[in-house]
Amino acid sequence: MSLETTFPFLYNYWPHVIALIATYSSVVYFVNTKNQNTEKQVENKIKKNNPVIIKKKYLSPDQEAEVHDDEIEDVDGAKISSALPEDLPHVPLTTYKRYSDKEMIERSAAFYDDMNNRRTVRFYSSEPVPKEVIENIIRTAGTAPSGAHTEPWTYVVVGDKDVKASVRQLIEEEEEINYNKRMGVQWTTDLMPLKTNWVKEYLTTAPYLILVFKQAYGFNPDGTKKNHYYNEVSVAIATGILLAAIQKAGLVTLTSTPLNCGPALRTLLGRPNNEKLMILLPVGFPAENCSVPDLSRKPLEEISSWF
Ligand code: IYR
Repeated sequence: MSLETTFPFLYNYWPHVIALIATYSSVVYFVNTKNQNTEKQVENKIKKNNPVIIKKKYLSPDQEAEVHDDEIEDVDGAKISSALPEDLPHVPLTTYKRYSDKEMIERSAAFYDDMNNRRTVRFYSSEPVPKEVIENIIRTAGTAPSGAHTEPWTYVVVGDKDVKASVRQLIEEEEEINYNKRMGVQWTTDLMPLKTNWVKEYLTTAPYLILVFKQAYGFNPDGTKKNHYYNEVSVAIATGILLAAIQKAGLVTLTSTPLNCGPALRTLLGRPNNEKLMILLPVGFPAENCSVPDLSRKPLEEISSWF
């Protein structure tokens, strides 16, 4: 049995059949590619003319923790436009100052020396501090970088003695429960060498308290919610700069984190719901005869790894 007797048509016309199949495949391939391109072009055109409908897929880690499902839905189908002006100009970098290697070494060593003298202080003098110094250190914290330049921070300054007393009462009531019930034996044992407890005299003796709030989200001029990407890490960076500014000004502080007091302090200070207390810093001069725990810092070799 041969191809000639079984499929005489195929035997006689096989070159034509192959040519036909090849032509058909090419036409199908060409038409599909063209349709795909047209679809993409249409999609791009729609996006360009009508900046709508881009489903929110990715959130920064702290947004994941903050944002609730109903808030995610709010964004779907909403008109998308950038929070900063779309035609934001880019200008030459004129503020950069180049130093010689020698100057850089001297400057970095001097800054290290100053920062290495920083100590967390729990005992304050009530001596007043010029308001302008506090304004300057907050301005300095406000220079911190932030996700998409959203500047997600509010610094609430308390200098009024009655408000300081209310803050202290609120925190001490809560901290007593923290130390006795919530924190657990390991935590309170770890803190024993630092001699901390729920009595927070510094809250009324320090001339100023700065309460740092993060804004979990903000608002656009039209009242719609504005994403604050990486708001927590942005505020942490700003707080580091705030600490450096306090040190540079010749004042002292304490990075206190009043556990479970955030909502009550927010209400007391009339802050909105989108704000969350991150840290409370008493700011002032150290009390006379102020003591600090005799701590040392890890050396460079222990805190760095070089390749
Ligand atoms: N927030 C409490 C407890 C506390 C926690 C840590 I971690 C410290 O390093 C120090 C204190 C307080 O302010 O007393």
